Amino acid sequence: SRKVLSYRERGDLCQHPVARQLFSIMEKKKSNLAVSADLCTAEQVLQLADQVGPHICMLKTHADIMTDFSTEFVQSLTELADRHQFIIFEDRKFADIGSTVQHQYRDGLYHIADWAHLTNAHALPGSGVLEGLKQVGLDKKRACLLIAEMSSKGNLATGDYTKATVKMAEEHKDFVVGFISQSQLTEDPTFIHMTPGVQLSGSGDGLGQQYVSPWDAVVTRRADVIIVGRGVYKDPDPASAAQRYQTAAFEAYQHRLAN
Ligand code: 5BU
Repeated sequence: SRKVLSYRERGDLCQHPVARQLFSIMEKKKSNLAVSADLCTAEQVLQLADQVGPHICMLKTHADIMTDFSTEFVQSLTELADRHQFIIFEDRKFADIGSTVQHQYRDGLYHIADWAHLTNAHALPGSGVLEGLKQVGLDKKRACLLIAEMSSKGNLATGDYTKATVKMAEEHKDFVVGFISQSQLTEDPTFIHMTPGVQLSGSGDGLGQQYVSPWDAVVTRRADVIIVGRGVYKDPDPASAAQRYQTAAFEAYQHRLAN
């Protein structure tokens, strides 16, 4: 099999500034861990971001679960991202026609395009979803991931749907820098694969979530980045938990490099 490229080598091959920055942070901080800050107040999200900041390459948000989202929150989060060096990824999962997602991305209460370096979209609506998002995001040098596979039980993002999603990404490389997936979907080293549904202890959550270990995600399924929510923020000591996941995922990456 072909030599596995390092994050640094892959960053050098990327055109998109967000992809280049992410790979560079991953290499520098020795972290392929993204923490999902699924908390409902600004104070909680900011506290978690500050605690786990040294251990992550990326913080994932769900802005629309917060009760007190504000421009002050965005400013504080951006300062933390600059200080700790992580990418901000709003997990918005756009899934409508181009004209609607354009507004959802640029306007409304959240102005996502103004602060999220990275967001994501379902391929379901067809390429119009990307055409719409691009008209807002390209000028701001934002990037997008396509959801090619999901972690939840019984999800429909499989087989031909997943294949068509990869093709859509290949046709929009100026904006799409990778995938949310459960496995490696392409050999193209400039596409980043990110895998949610990762935990060290549990196998599920009773609501359809299915977990794999960091080792399985990175070594068996060839994820580049693992995304961990409750495994970190439900822990009584989120900083130590983040460090555990960081070490587990980075050792798995180093194993792949060496083998
Ligand atoms: P958890 O607490 O580690 O289970 O959180 C996982 C996060 O990843 C959560 O924010 C989900 O919305 C997100 N997610 C997911 O779990 N599975 C998927 O397939 C996708 C997103 Br896409």
